[in-house]
Amino acid sequence: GGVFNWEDPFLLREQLGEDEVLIMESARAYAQEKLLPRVIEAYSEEKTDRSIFNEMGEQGLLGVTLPEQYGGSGASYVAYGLVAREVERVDSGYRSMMSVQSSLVMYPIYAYGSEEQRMKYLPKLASGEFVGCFGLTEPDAGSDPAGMRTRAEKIDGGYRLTGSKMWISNSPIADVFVVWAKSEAHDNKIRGFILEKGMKGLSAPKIGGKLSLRASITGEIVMDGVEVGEDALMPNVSGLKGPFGCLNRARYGISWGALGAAEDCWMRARQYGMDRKQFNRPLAQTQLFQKKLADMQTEISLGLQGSLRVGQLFDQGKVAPEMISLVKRNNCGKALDIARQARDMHGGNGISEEYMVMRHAQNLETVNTYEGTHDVHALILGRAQTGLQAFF
Ligand code: TGC
Ligand code: FAD
Repeated sequence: GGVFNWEDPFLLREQLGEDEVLIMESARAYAQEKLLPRVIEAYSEEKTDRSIFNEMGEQGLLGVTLPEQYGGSGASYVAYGLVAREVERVDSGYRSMMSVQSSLVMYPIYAYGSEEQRMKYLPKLASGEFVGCFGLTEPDAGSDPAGMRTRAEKIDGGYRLTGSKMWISNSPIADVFVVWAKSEAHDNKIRGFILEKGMKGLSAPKIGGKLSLRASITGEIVMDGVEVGEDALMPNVSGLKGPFGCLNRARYGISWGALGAAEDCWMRARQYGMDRKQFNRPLAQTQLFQKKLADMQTEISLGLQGSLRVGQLFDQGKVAPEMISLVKRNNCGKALDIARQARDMHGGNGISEEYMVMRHAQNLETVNTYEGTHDVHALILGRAQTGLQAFF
């Protein structure tokens, strides 16, 4: 017979390889020892510590799935998901910094870039010497990236890029900008370009006033006729499948990450209920409190199994984008519900930064929206089972 471990009901750990456990444990130690102590201040002051990229690089947490010759760890997609979960257990913003760098900047340069582009950028992105960002969304094109206006005109020896990107993680501190634009010279197809900080006409103003994801800096990318050489174009992809290939990886990582934040909320709510007495007994000794804990445990355990399965299929080359939509949508939505419940279960203390749960709830509002909103993923799944597309 088996033993029930309430914290790990389906014995997730036993389903991992040895290397995966090692990466998970080192990510957990780093996140708990180095990120947790500074998150309250970072969040309240909306301060993004640039050195976190260098630290993550040192720990080997950037681009873990890429081959070692480019600075990666040659690790599995399951391992990448576990890293996202450990980092987001502390804060969704820190996980955002990691996942943009790994899935949205390093991955496209690796998968679509030339050998020169790989050698020029990947090792420095892996070490955190360079910070990267990914510009797809525009002020008038979010859920519908095909409606982007940014364009690349052909000029002698290269291209001139004009347009603006909105809501771009890391952009104000980025050294490397992976930007998607409609290219005149390629039938107006969407192509990816690598821009560098300091280019004439390129700026990345910070977006202030965010009430969510405050530990992760977000900005615009403004391209006012930025001229680049032929070598800035990523040669090996064309069309929307370029950016979507990156999003598949980031969305998959987010499905694990969101549950890391949910687990933190669950553990904190349980402990609070054990410690806090009202009506002469612990809150955790009431039926309503226990029902909420059971719901949290159930959704988290099922969600983790789903992400693990999708990760294994990734590693076997058998993943389909709809599988990723399913776990991204489910896990982000459930994590947001769990964080809101945990906030409620902490009573008045639940609104204080000290108790962490409200910060997670605020962050998860973003996580449920970016990388395809909850409803956009429903439409992807609806289309897959009816053959009818309901976007427009
Ligand atoms: P559709 O007709 O469906 O597809 C157009 C072309 O793209 C291909 N494709 C994919 N390829 C690989 N993986 C996927 N997941 C793909 N989805 C589509 C498709 O095969 C087709 O290729 P081809 O060769 O036939 O042309 O395109 P659509 O315009 O109808 O798409 C609709 C929709 C809603 C599914 C899509 O546009 C969508 O997913 N919208 C959401 C946009 C989004 O997720 N934006 C994210 C921005 S980045 C971000 O948020 C980073 S935050 C990260 C952080 O800080 O952590
Ligand atoms: P909209 O597309 O305008 O959607 C508004 C509402 O309408 C949503 O509820 C949506 O579900 C709904 N909706 C849209 N279309 C339909 C439809 N057909 N049917 C029914 N409902 C619909 N982008 C990047 O490119 N790079 C980044 O690094 C990045 N980082 C981000 C960081 C933060 C903090 C945030 C908040 C966003 C970031 N994004 C980034 C942008 C993010 O991907 C978009 O915000 C997201 O894709 C939604 O687009 P939108 O904001 O334009 O909303």
